[in-house]
Amino acid sequence: MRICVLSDVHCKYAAETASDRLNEELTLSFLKESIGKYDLMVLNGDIFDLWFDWKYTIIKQYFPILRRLAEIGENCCRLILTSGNHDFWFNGFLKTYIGIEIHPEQFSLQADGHKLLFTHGDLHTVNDLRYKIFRRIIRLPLVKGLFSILHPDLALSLGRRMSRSSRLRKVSHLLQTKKSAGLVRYAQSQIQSAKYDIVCMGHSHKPQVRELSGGIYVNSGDWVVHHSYVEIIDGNIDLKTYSKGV
Ligand SMILES: [Mn+2]
Repeated sequence: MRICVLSDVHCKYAAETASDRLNEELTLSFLKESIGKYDLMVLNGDIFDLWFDWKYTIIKQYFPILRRLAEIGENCCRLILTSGNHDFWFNGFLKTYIGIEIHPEQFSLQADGHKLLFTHGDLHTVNDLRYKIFRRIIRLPLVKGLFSILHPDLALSLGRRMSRSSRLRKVSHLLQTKKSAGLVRYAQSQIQSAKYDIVCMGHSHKPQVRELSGGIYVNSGDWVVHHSYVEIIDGNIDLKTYSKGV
């Protein structure tokens, strides 16, 4: 089986800087090259910097990436999306119109003699109580309902402010490393208790393949700095960096 995993693309509905535009261009060109190349593509969280689909409305700026994903799906590739901490308010558009299966927490699969687990990772960081409380609140049906009755332009500018403040919050390098250690710890626990032998995560934005006892932890990195993704072809893991036209 040919599997592609990517996460933390942080696609923005309003590109603000030259680097935002470059990231978007690289993402689109990568997705174009992926058409017909894989049997399964796992979008492992934070693909969109902010996602919401209203009853009759979607965010038009995401049309280019959605079009590419639809083309990948039409070419016999199963599309899976796990929620991240930036994209979790899905209302059926991706499933109905693009054919993407949504898995809010995690997705698992047996293929080529391996037991694979895919999850974004934001739930498994350590020393992150403040975020975990916020995560609970933001996912309450009441909060989602209130967001849905706002005019989309207003809702998005509000959402953008929230998303930006969470990104700019000053976190020391040491604390960041400590938090990310939770991802590896979670992977190790899943390898031991649930007998997965490949655990794919994102969230840390640090591309990594690490051998643990009994299995492998893989982090697909991000498309903000690294433009990294993971290929698992017939069970062989390859962490790659995308550059256009190569
Ligand atoms: Mn994340």
